Amino acid sequence: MSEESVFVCVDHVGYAVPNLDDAIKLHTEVFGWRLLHRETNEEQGVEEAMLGTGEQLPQNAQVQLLAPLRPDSTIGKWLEKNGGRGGVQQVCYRVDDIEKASQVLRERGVTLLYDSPKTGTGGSRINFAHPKSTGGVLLEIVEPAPGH
Ligand code: V0V
Repeated sequence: MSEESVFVCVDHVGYAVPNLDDAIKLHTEVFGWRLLHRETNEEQGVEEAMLGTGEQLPQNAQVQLLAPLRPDSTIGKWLEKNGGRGGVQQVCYRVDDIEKASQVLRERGVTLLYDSPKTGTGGSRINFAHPKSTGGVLLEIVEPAPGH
């Protein structure tokens, strides 16, 4: 894998939000985004929504809204640290092959949080790079589910 080809594109930007319905309303009614998908991910402790633009071509980045299922979840703790206010919690880069991309990133000194990928939105496979190894940004990598 060449240095240029670890990531395919920016897949989505993730916002931590205190209330999912309010955040969806803001993004659809004020910003004009379109709700594409909504699901609960128990393992990650989130209720989440994915939003896109009109046509939403595969290469167009999405917006992900992440509300906590529990106060002691990752998003719950993030919100608490930020005075209960929402904000950008993560940026997610898409990869074709998450095992290969993880190996390359580890070889280059990036700290991935999970030994093997976990399940993300829409049946995707995900992992995260710790902000301490990425210049301060929580970086998610995602391999979309086949057909997505
Ligand atoms: C913490 N830090 C961050 C950060 N969270 N920096 C940038 N962006 C963030 N989101 C910094 C924080 O300022 C501290 O820096 C240091 O990391 C430790 O912070 P902490 O508050 O003690 O936080 P931890 O260590 O408890 O948790 C941080 C990690 C956690 C990254 C380990 O957020 C995590 O496990 N994230 C991965 C899972 C996740 O985010 N799930 C929700 C989305 P100083 O003060 O030490 O300098 S689920 C999702 O995206 C899905 C399902 C999907 O996309 O499909």
